[in-house]
Amino acid sequence: MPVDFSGTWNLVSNDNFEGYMTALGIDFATRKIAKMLKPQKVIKQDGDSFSIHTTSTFRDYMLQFKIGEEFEEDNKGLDNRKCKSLVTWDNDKLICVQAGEKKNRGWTHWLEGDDLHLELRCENQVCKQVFKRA
Ligand code: VLZ
Repeated sequence: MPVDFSGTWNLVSNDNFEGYMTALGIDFATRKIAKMLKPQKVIKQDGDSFSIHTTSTFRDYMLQFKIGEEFEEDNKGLDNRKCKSLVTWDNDKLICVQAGEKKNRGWTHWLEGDDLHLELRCENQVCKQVFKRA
């Protein structure tokens, strides 16, 4: 029985989002706005099917996937690059590999106590985010 990420989560810490966005080629003005945001995640987990809706006052991003099924991700409103994404379980961690133009691109979600953790990776940059239940 895998862990359940379902719920509504509010960002409480965001380490090196600036570096991550710079690695993605997000322009200066957008980065200045985006790094001030406190996004919320609404995660729905139903067996192998997930939706992760990241919302903020500036932009929203919606992702839907099934474990083990590669899909085209368009990253619309982020860097707008397309990639081939694949999410798998590594024990209780959810690992996404985003294969495309950017090396080493992907993310990992896991739970630690009552907190939702997210590591965002692109090239040599790692952003670490922590969320608490709303
Ligand atoms: O999250 O890949 O939970 O997609 C930030 C929106 C969304 C704010 C970041 C606007 C998405 C930023 C991070 C403008 C540049 C991400 C995945 C894991 C699901």
